[in-house]
Amino acid sequence: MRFSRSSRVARGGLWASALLSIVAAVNSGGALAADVDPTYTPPLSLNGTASLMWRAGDDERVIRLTDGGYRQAGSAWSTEMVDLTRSFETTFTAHLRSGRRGADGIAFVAQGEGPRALGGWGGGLGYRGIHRSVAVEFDIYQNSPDPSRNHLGVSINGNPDRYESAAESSIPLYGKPFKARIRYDGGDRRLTVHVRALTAGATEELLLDQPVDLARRAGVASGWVGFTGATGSLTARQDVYEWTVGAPQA
Ligand SMILES: [Ca+2]
Repeated sequence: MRFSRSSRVARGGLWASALLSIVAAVNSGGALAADVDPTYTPPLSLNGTASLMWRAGDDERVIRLTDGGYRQAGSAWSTEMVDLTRSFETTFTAHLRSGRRGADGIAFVAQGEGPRALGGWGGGLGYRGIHRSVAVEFDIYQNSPDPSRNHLGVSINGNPDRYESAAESSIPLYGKPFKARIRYDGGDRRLTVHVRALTAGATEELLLDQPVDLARRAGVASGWVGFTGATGSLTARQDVYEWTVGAPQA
């Protein structure tokens, strides 16, 4: 196993000033062998069906929010709190799949309820009921309020039945891994969400640009950030990896 130097920064809590790789590994070809730390544990609080896995054939840790069972809900929060009044950027790769049609999706969530927060399954995406929160959904199942079974949306108050804004995804969220980049501008109080397919030549696209005050909605100046995911009468394995949080990149 191999972890980047920035992974170790996580222990020091240099959250706002340095890029923090929570479950990211560096494809170093051995150059960072000195950084291998088999005892390293990502600073995560896992709830419900969420677990930490090894990515097959690779050195990376994976947050598995749901593992293919029905009516599951899982959450994974960084145990290091984030200043929600300041600008930050988070990036991750997600892979939601099963052998057939699946459900329900995942959300990146900033919340003020704590490291044990876990919401409802199914269309609740694991965040329904986490009231002091802002969720960015990656939703693969069309419930009645949903525009499609391949959309993104921003929801507040732990309510997945109402979107502040929603957008059809330009790439498949289900079946193939994709990258997401979410930036919060603490000055303008605005969230922007980009996605990109992993296929060669794919370009990043801006899908959501939503005014929202994270600290106000979370009810705290410093809160928890992480992921929730759920399944229902359809299921999927839903993984997040290469997760980083840090100061916005230029
Ligand atoms: Ca849905």
